[in-house]
Amino acid sequence: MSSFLRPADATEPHPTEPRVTEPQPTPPPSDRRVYRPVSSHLAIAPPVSVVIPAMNEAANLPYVFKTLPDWIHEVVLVDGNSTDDTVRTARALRPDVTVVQQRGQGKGDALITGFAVCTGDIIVMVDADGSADGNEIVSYVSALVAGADFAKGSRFANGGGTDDMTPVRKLGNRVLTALVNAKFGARYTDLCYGYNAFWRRCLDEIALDCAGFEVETLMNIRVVKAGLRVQEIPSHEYLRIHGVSNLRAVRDGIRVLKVILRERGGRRKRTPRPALITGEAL
Ligand SMILES: Nc1nc2c(ncn2[C@@H]2O[C@H](COP(=O)(O)OP(=O)(O)O)[C@@H](O)[C@H]2O)c(=O)[nH]1
Ligand SMILES: [Mg+2]
Repeated sequence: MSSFLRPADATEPHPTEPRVTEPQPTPPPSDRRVYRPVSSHLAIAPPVSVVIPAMNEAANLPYVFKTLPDWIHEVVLVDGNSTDDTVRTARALRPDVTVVQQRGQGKGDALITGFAVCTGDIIVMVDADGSADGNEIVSYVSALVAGADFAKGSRFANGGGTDDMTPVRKLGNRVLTALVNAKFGARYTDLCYGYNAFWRRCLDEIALDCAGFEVETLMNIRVVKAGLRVQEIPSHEYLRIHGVSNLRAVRDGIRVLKVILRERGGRRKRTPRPALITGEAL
């Protein structure tokens, strides 16, 4: 007999009576089955990790942490041997923060270290200088749950902007972006920008191996070569709040150029998938 037709068990309460059930523990936010509202129109199940590379950013962390949405699963701060109160400030602001100390040097090394300890399915990279608005994370995450593999921030896509780039950096970024587009068949509007998000599984495909500010370029090239679906997200880069940039335009521009030249010979692993929207790598 089908279980649907089974006569009601006398010991079972009538369907209209309230059932006495054991109290269930609240599932941890990392539970992949739990939907969490991330906006008035969207709820998502995958946990989101935010990785923040920080070197002497104590004064900026209060602003950075304040804009992070409350549905974030975890915040991983990668400390670059800061000599100020970066670590203590992070822990005071957010006792549940995961702090990791990077072994090597440079932003790339810091991000690789942070990615390795993330437990979320989605990883968002956010700078610690106050230039990135955490309220934009929902746009990145929306693109990923809608089908993108890599959500790439762009200050030069429609709706994006920057208050932080000098004319020299703008020019260098533009030239390097054009070079990457020409060499790898991408359609990027920005290249050296630190605000990006991706599914953690992408890390297997892009196998990052670099130390410095060339890290974003390397990611942007490797995702094209791997045939991943990339969607650009218009983003506004605000002025660094306190302190000065660690980037040196000429030195780091040359590092970026070397990565582009080194990666040039690579081939796409897979046939690219159908386009999503503007800015995707084809
Ligand atoms: N952990 C770590 N973070 C770094 C390092 N270099 C830069 N960062 C961080 O990377 C982010 C971007 O660096 P920033 O100096 O603002 O460069 P810019 O945004 O390109 O001008 C900031 O949060 C920095 O604190 C490093 O060597 N180690
Ligand atoms: Mg900055």
